[in-house]
Amino acid sequence: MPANGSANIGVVGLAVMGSNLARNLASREGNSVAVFNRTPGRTRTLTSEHPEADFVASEGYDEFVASLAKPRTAIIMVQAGKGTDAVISELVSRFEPGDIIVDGGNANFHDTIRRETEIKPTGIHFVGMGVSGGEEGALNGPSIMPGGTAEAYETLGPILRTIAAVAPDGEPCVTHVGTDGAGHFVKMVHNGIEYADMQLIAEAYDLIRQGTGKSPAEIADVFAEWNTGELESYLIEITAEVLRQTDAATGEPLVDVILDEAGAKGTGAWTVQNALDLGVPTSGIAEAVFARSLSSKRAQRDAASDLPGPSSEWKVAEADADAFIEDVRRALYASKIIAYSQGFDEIVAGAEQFGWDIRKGDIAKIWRAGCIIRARFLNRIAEAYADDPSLVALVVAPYFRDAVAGAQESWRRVIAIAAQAGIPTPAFSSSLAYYDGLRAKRLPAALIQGQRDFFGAHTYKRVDKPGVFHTLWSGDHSEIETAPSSH
Ligand code: NBP
Repeated sequence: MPANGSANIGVVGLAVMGSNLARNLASREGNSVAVFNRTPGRTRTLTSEHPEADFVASEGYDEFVASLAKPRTAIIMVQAGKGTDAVISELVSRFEPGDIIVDGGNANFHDTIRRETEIKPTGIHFVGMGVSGGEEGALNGPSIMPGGTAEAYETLGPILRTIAAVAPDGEPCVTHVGTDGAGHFVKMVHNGIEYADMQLIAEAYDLIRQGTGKSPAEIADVFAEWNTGELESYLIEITAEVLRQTDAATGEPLVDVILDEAGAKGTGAWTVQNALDLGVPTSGIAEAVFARSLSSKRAQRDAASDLPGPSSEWKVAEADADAFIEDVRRALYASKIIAYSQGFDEIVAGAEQFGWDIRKGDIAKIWRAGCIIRARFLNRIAEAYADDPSLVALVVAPYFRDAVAGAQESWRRVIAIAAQAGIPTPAFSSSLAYYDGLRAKRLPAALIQGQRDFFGAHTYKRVDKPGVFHTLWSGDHSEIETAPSSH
């Protein structure tokens, strides 16, 4: 029987993430950690395997709640969705005003907003908290993105600061992102950027492999080298390790025996769905999500596999291989800048729509360690927002403007080659198309407005005078000034 009211923090849900987070909490000075899992076997395994953690273990909700010191704070780490709702309902019926329920799972931020609205009248605080870094991060220091009230963060913040990853400058990777669903929203965009980053790296690998014929182990060396420069990041680092791995059973490179159908858990799709709702072009993330979908359409891929490609085979001459690889590196960096620029645009739009005061520079800072997209250039993003908090787009900040300007010729060469060689580069290509669209002085959107006015009388504005206009297309083609169309 656990000692009543002795634990300053509790964790409900002791699968991979919850048990590692609980161990992380227990390893910090001053914490006494209560643990509970629906199936008691997990709790018993955790406590017996980790006696050093001195967990306050319970096998029922009453006991678990009684083991927490007031105001009670419990972090839920269970399967997002129904599991989270079930645990919340058990805790809400036992908690008191001022207590704090934290959902550290991968909840949809719309659910987080709904849950906070439902729980608020009870006086219990509800905090939706994004946690990134997988099981290793949960154990040794994740990047943490909590939402909820500032009042709840006063209690929670000091605890989270002790368990979060630590950035190279010593700052813990946690900040109060904003109210209600802000934390889960930012975690969602983090995952969307992660999809884009991974797809871009995969395209870079494919281009080098098909273009130069280098082996996965040789390409691992290329990525390891890239990881010493501006591309330095966790994803580039692990790419080198994955490419270097040999399959024990066949002796082949592991990447050649892994089925080429990419899985997804849905947060990338949420990022794109919400980008569509918010009207934010996150084309790099969308292409990354679609590329995974396409990879899994086995029947369609089989049926299409004999469709014609380019008439002549393309290979980079051996003497040009290094230059080509450098072009790919630059194209990757430029495309990555676009993906992050688009992701931050979605954060800005979400903050505006849902009334969150999100400090963009702080988000870049808390992604510098612990999380999957940790990367050297996040410092540059933080600096860009520090220099100009109302920056209209990351890509126009001086550092990124210069970086893309320096890379764009390489970027264009790589995409032209990919098209000629028949190598799919959806994320590279869409990023360049976005860049060219953004910088265009004039877009063919004018023609689309003309078409809309033709078939739907949707009206248009003119470049030379204010007002809203419609052309009498089925009449004498004269122009009339009209009120804006409501369609
Ligand atoms: P899972 O997502 O696999 O969920 C398993 C846990 O949920 C078990 O503890 C299970 O209890 C509990 N659970 C379920 Br299912 N339904 C429940 C219910 N009705 N009542 C009480 N408990 C219930 O665990 P995970 O992989 O550790 O992830 C936990 C959360 O963290 C998820 O939301 C996940 O999306 C998120 N997350 C995961 C990662 C990662 O890398 N895996 C990273 C970041 C965030 P049982 O033992 O009794 O079945």
